[in-house]
Amino acid sequence: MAVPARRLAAAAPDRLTLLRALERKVLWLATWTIHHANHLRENRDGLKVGGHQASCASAATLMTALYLHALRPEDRVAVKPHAAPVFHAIQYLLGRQGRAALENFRALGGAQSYPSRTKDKTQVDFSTGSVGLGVGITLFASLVQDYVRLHGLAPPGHAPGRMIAVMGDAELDEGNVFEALLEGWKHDVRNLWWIIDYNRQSLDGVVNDHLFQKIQSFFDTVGWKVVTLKYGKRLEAAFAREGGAALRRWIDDCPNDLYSALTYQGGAGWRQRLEVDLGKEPGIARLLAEHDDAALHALMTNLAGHDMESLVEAFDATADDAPHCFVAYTIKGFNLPLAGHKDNHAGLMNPAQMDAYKAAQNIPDGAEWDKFAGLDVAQKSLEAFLASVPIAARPAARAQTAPPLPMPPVALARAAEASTQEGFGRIMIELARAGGDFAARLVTASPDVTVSTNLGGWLNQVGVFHRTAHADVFRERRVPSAQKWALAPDGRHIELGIAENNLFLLLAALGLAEPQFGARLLPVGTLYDPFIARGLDALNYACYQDARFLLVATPSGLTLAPEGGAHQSIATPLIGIGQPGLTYFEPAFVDELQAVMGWAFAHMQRPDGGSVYLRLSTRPVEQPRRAMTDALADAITAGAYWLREPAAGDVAVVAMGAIVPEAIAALARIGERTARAGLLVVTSPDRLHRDWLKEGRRSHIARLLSSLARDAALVTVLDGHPLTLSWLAGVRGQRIAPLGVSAFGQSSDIPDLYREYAIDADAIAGAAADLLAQGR
Ligand SMILES: Cc1ncc(C[n+]2csc(CCOP(=O)(O)OP(=O)(O)O)c2C)c(N)n1
Ligand SMILES: [Mg+2]
Repeated sequence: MAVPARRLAAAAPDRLTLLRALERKVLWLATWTIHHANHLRENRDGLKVGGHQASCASAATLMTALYLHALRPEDRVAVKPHAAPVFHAIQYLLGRQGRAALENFRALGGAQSYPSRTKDKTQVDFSTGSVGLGVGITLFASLVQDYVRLHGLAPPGHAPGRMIAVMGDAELDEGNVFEALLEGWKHDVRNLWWIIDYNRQSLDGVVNDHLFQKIQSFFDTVGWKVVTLKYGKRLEAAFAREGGAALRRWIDDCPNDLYSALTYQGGAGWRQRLEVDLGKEPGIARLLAEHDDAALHALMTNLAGHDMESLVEAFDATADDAPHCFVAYTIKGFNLPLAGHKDNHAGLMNPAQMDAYKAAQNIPDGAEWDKFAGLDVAQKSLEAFLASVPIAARPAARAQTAPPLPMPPVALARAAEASTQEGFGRIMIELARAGGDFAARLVTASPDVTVSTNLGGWLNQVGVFHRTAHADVFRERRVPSAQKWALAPDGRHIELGIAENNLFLLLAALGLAEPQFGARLLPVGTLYDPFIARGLDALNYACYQDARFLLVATPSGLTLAPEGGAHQSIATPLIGIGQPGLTYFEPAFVDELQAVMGWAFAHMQRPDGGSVYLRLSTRPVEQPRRAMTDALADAITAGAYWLREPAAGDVAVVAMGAIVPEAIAALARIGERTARAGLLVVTSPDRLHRDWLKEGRRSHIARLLSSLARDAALVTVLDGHPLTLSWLAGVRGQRIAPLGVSAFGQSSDIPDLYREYAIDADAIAGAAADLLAQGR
C-alpha cells in the first residue's frame, strides 16, 4: 500500500514507534528461538542444532519494515534461508503460527531451518535453502503472474502483487542470479523487488570492497532501478554538522573489514580510530565529546538497513512497477554481541550473553515467548497495529483447488515407425487443436531447444508469449520457414535463452501458479536429457516446493548416436528414480507415451501428486499394432507390462525405451535355446521401485515376475545406467545380467554404438545364454 507522502508524514511517529518496538521483538524472538533450540532443549545426539543469529539480526529491521508495513496480501516473498527464524517470529506475532513451532525450531514437526512451503505450517511463499535459487524464482514468478493476467486466467479481483526476494549479498555470487536477470530483461519483468541485505559478509568472511558499484552497474544494465540505502537518519544528521563531510568521506572510504572489526569492538574502538584519522578535522572533536561510547557506536552503525524510517520511506516511495533492487546496508549481528565479527555466520550467543540481552530487553524470566513483554509501547496498541497491517488481510488458507482437467483423448494417425520424441510433438499439436480449458492452461517452455525437442508444431499453433507483441519478420518478408515466430501476450510458449537453471526456475514458478496466483497452469518444459545435470539443483528446488510440471527430456542416451558423448546422457534414469517429487517414465512406443502423458497431467493436478519426467528418444521404432485397453494403459502407467508373456520360461528380458527393438530381436535368438522367453517392457522403473518398496510381494513388479519360474534369470537392458533395473534381482531373488551404459559415449551410428557398449541384440542374447549355461 503506497501511503501518500503527506499522510505518512503526519502518521509517521506513531507508526515508526510501533514498528521499532516490533523490530526489537522480532530480533529477540528469532534469537531466543535459536538459543532455545541449542541450549534449552534436550540434545539426544550431540549434534549442534544451529541457526544463524547474526544473519537474522542483519535482516530483522528490513523484514519488519517489509512484513509489517509494506507487504500487501497479494505480494509473495522469498526469504534468505538463514533468516528463517525472523520469518517465523513475524508469523508468530501475526498469529499465523503458534509458540510450539518456535519451541520446536529445527526439531521434528517444528519450524524448519530454512523456510519450507511443504514442511512449515505457516504461509511460506517460496522455499529457500540453496542460496541464489530463492532469488531467481521471484523473477520467474513475476513473469508467471503476468502470463496468468495476460491470458485472462487470474481470478476476478486479483491484484498484481510484487514478487520480493530478501537476499543475502553473497547470493549474488551464484551464477543463476545473473542468468535470471538477463532472462528477466528479455521478458521485461515487472513488480519485482530484490532487497539485498548488504552486510558485506558471507559465510567465511567479509566480501570485497566496492561490490556495491558492481551491483549497481549489473542492475542498471538490465534496466532495474537501484535504490541504495546506505546511511540512517542519525548519521545523515551528523553529516550535516561541522566535520560531517569528513566523517562521511571516512566511512565511505572505510574498507569493509575495518568497518566490521570496529563494529565488533564498539564505542572505544571507534573513538580511538576516529581520533587518529579525523582528530584534526574541525568539528570532529566536538562530535566525539558529545557522544559517550555507546552513543558513538550507535551513531557509527546507524546504517539505513537498520533505520526503520529510512526503510519505510524507501518502500513507500516505490510506486511504479519497474523492477527494483534495494541495496540496504546492514550489519551482520546488529544489536547482538556477534555484530561485525567476520566469523559470526554460524556463531551462537552463549548463555551469559543471552542473559545480558534479555535483561537489556526488560524481559522477565518466564516471559521469553511473550509477544510484547519488555516493550515500551502499550500491548493494546501493538495488538491493534498487528491486526491492521495490510498482510494481516491475507487469507490464512492457500487458494482453492480447482477440479482436475483431464487430458482430452487424442487420435493420432497410425505410424508404422515413430520415435517417442516425434510422438510427443504430435500429441502436443493435437492437444492445441483440441482447444478447450485444458489447452488454455497448457504452457510450454524451453531453453532454446524448442524446435529440436519437437515443440515446433505446437508452437505454430499457440505462438510465443511476450508482454509486448512482436511480428514474425521472416513471415512478413515471405522468407520460407517451418516455424512461425511471432511474439504476443496470448502466446502459450515461453522461450528462454540457453540456461537450464532458468528453465527449472520457470517451471517451478509456473508449477506454483495455482497456490500463488489462483490459476492452475499445466506447464511442460523441454530440454536435452544430458543437460538436466546443468540445472539439477534448480530441478530439485522446484520439486522441493511441490511445484507441478511435466519435464520432457529428449533426446537421451547413446541413441542420439552421431551427436557424440557430450550429448549422450547416462545417469539421468538414476536421477529420475532418486528425485523426490518427480516421477520418471521412459516409454518405448508412442501409445505408451500417450497413456503416460494422460497419467502425468492427472498426477500433476492431484493434491498428493507431483511432477513427471519423461525421458524420450529420437530413434524411429517400429510401433506395435494393438488396441490400448484399460488394462494395458494401467500396466503402462504402473511401470511395466509383458510385451511377450513368458511360457514359464527360465529366462526373461526386461527392456526399456529406445532399446526395446534390440530386446525383441534378441528374443528370437534366445527362443532357439529355451522355452518361450518373456519380454517385459518397463515404462517406469521409478513407479515400479516405489511400489515395490511399499507393497513388496503384492507390488506390480512382483506380480509380473511371478509369471516366471522362481529360479528363472533376468537380462535387463536400457540405454542408461544398468543400476536403473538391476534392483529387479531383489524382487524375487532372481539371477540377473544387468546391461546398460556406464562409460561415456561417443560419435557413431546406433548399430556400432549398441555393439560397442554391449546393449545390442547379440549382447542381450549372449547374456541370456550365459545365464542359461550357468544353470539353476
Ligand atoms: C548453494 C549453496 N551453497 C552454500 C550454502 C551454504 N551457505 C549458507 S549461507 C552462506 C553465505 C551467505 O552469505 P549471505 O548471502 O551474504 O548471507 P548473510 O550474510 O546475510 O548471512 C552459505 C555459503 C548454501 N546454503 N547454498
Ligand atoms: Mg552477507
